[in-house]
Amino acid sequence: MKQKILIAVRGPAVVVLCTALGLVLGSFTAREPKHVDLTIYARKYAFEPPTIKINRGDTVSINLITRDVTHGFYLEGHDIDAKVRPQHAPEYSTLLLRHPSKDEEFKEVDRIVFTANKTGKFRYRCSVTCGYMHPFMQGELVVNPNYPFWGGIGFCAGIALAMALAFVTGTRKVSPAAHCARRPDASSNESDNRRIAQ
Ligand SMILES: [Cu+2]
Repeated sequence: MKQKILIAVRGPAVVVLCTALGLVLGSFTAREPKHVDLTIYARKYAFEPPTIKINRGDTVSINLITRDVTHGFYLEGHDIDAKVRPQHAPEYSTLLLRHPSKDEEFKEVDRIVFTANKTGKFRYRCSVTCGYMHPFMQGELVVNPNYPFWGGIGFCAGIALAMALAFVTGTRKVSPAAHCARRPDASSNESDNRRIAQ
């Protein structure tokens, strides 16, 4: 009985132990939110880079530059709508920003700054009609959760070990070798019983 309880508890215990170990490791390796400095180039009809990957909690500072005409930069889920106008050289583009929820006018800024406090995928798209392919001028901001990496690895290792243990325990129970090995004992018990009966 005691052995059965020990076997039943062993699998979950391995998972918990490995996850805990992973989390302890993770607390040393989880990274602090950082300041991400980016330059995004807008041109007909694309943004460079087309995908930006950051971690939740990071503060992002975007320098938006146009390589040709006036473009917009609307970032979904972040209340950001910007416009970038060309000047005599791309690096001197004029950047204008407004927060649509505040119903405010565009104001000239140096950079678009925000903190990524939501995990997920957010599209950024051009919000100023710039040509016939304008609707396709889009990019994607990916905000990853900043959970400890090693916690997840520990959890997966725990599940794998628990499954391996369950498999080994299971095969041992139905192993034909074990079954055959037990047979002589059984027959000797039978003959013993017969001898006692005589
Ligand atoms: Cu456009």
